[in-house]
Amino acid sequence: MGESKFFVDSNILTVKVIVAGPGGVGKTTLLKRYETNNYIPAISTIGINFLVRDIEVGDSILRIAYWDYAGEDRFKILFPGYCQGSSGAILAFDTSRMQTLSELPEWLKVIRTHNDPEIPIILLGNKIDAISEEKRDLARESANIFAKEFQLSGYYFCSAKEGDGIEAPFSHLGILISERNKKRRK
Ligand SMILES: Nc1nc2c(ncn2[C@@H]2O[C@H](COP(=O)(O)OP(=O)(O)OP(=O)(O)O)[C@@H](O)[C@H]2O)c(=O)[nH]1
Ligand SMILES: [Mg+2]
Repeated sequence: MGESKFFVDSNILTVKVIVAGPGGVGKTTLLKRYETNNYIPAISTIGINFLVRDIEVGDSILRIAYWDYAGEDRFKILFPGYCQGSSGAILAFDTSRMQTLSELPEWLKVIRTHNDPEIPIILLGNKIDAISEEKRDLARESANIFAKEFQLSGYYFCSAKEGDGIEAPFSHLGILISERNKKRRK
């Protein structure tokens, strides 16, 4: 099992967050939206992309390196190695293709097997711009059941295209990681 790694650099704590989920759900596009506040539709990731962002949690700064792992089947074989050492995870699915939610348990299993199984994990349903209000209700219900069943730290919805709901899942995860680290250091 991989140990979470913390590096202290002039009071900035650097942690790794793995971003995972099936191909085409919008992981890279939503990270681009988070980074630039623009809609920059991505092409399918080959292997991995990175994004580093600092967030303020209380009176300290948390530097988060997001490891955006390719969802295509051909890359799955390397995922166990790449997800190690994570302090948290974002599991993404596409609300306009609800079958992508049912593919998440296998990603989750790998993450929990190769990390401390207690790391905070957030479920994130993307592309809500592409579905009707009724379908949003159904997606909310399914995400709620999923999050409870798999004991996730929370679930959120967003649209990388419209820029809705992007900040909340990232800041919630940041807070959870920071709280957890404080407890572990005591
Ligand atoms: N309608 C809509 N389309 C989106 C949204 N986010 C991403 N897309 C589209 O989905 C396509 C796939 O997005 P990516 O960001 O490449 O998906 P990914 O999850 O990174 O895919 P892999 O890298 O293959 O794992 C993009 O080309 C966008 O056109 C969204 O919020 N709404
Ligand atoms: Mg990608």
